Amino acid sequence: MSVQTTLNKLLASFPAFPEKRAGFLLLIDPDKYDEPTLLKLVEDATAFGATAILIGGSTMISNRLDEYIRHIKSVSPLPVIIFPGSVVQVSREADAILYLSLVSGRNPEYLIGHHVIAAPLIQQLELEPISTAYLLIESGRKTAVEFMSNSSPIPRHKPEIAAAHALAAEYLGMKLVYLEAGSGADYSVPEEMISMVSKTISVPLIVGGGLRTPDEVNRKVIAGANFIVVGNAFEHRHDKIYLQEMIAATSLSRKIEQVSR
Ligand code: 1GP
Repeated sequence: MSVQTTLNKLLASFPAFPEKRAGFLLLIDPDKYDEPTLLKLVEDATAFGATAILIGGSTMISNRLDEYIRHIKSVSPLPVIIFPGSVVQVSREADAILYLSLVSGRNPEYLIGHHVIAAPLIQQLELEPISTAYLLIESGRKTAVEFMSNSSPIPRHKPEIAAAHALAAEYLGMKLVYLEAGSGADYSVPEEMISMVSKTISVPLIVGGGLRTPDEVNRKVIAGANFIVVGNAFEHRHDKIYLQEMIAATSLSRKIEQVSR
């Protein structure tokens, strides 16, 4: 019997992949928005074809996660998935949580330690954990993830190292691989690396960090990204057309000419 989990829902967008359309994951850090702006962004992203909402942040001082998720769900049918910056970012209101293991690092706390602390709570809240290999990729300046996790990123010009990490994670049973340049990164994950990793693994590949233009999003999809994550760019630019173009850029055929202006 197949269970309709959030992971299955994400994977259900795969039929689009043979035509090379990646999923679009809108990342929201509730600390960065006032609530009306946040809800408008979610509504617009839903209308423009986003796949799911990721919610979280590397610090996230707001303790209103439950409330935010309830409000997001009141304006959008999309799955809400926690993208935790720490073990306190859990909520029974979410559909799932990315159960991230920072496999690019060698800090045991981020490989297994925090997971042991969070697991009983996740079970108690009946939150679906989606086992995800999280690979931090060098992106110019030191990122918040790098600093907070006290781990080194994979050098950006070493795609074969990223591919070996991703394959090891798949062999360990992880369901998704996430190549992360870091929020607001100067340089996004290089296409050469995305291409090599996507050809090496058979689980879906998520790419995020520092994506600011539709062209850039489109290049990552062409290179092999199955899901694109964008957060920071929308914190700096509240523009409906821009949001629509960023989401449309996940399609290889890029129907941007159809975007109404
Ligand atoms: C960060 O990959 C995500 O964890 C998204 O990055 O905020 O730079 O879009 P941005």
